[in-house]
Amino acid sequence: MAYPFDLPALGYAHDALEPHIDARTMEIHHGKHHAGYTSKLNGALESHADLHGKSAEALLSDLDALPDSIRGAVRNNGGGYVNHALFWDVMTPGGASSPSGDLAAAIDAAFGSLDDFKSQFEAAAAGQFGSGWAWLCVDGTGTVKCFATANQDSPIMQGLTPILGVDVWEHAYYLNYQNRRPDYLAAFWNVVNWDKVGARYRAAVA
Ligand code: MN3
Repeated sequence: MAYPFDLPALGYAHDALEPHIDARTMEIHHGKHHAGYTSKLNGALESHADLHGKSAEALLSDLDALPDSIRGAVRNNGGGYVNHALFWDVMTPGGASSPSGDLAAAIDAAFGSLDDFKSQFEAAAAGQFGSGWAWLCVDGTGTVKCFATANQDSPIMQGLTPILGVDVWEHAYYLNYQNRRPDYLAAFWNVVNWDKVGARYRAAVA
């Protein structure tokens, strides 16, 4: 997908992730926040026809190549565009409740166990000061890594492929959880579709 970018469909009902993520949060988060990143990304690129053939991932992977005048807008809104697309997808209702196969082995190798990974992921997410994301990413060798990023920065900017992410901007949880970010993070595991994460892992290492 390239310019003009479309807001990806959610693929399930706004209330499908209840009670862990409430319908009103999903309506605003997808229909307003993600839509806003999409339109602002398009706005930044509108007068740069030479960039219209590039995917958002390609733009983020080489921000230095962009004109100074739009680098920040693409970083923020292109990041917001791809980060949210991943977020909705890995929370698709159904699917496996734990990883399997090569992804499970990679998580065990990197973190010791699934529970140890979850602890590190939640700590990264809870410890991100202000707005940002926590990630499970994979490098070119199949090794997985866990860390947080600020604002809408994407691991793609570091040459890594994100395969699981959680949004810790307050807009992601404030209606339901107010200041209780750790409660939101604990509930997040109930809606993670590990089949989706595993498919992303396999695609990244293929
Ligand atoms: Mn968000």
